[in-house]
Amino acid sequence: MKLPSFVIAALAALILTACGQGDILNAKNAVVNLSPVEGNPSAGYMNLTGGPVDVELVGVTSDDVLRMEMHETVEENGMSMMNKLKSISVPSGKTVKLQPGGKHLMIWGIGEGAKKRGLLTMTLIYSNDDRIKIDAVIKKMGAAE
Ligand SMILES: [Cu+2]
Repeated sequence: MKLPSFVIAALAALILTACGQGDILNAKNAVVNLSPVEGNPSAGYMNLTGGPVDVELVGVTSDDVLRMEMHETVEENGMSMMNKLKSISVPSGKTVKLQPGGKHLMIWGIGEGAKKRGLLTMTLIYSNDDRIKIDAVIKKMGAAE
């Protein structure tokens, strides 16, 4: 059986649409666990979803903080320690989790305005020059999920 060409074109469009689903460079479920100790850094977590091409997250900035760094918690000789990261790979179509015990954001000096709003606006900067602005929900440590 030979399909008419317009049917084939429609099928191809459907397949292309299906492949594209989910491949959107973004970040989901962003939270900041506010440190209960004044002066101590807070930790930021999120799910980084990959777009149509492999990229790296090369920086995160916010107008409402003094300083923000990308970190990774690693075990060395039975000791848990943190390394500063220059970038985080975000492969196409994959989800990279920033989570406790792994990669995370370390945040110093969150402004009172952001704390009151309960949201920290931050900009994710990628190696392909994409910039994505997100709002992370600020949670007080010990608060229920
Ligand atoms: Cu850290």
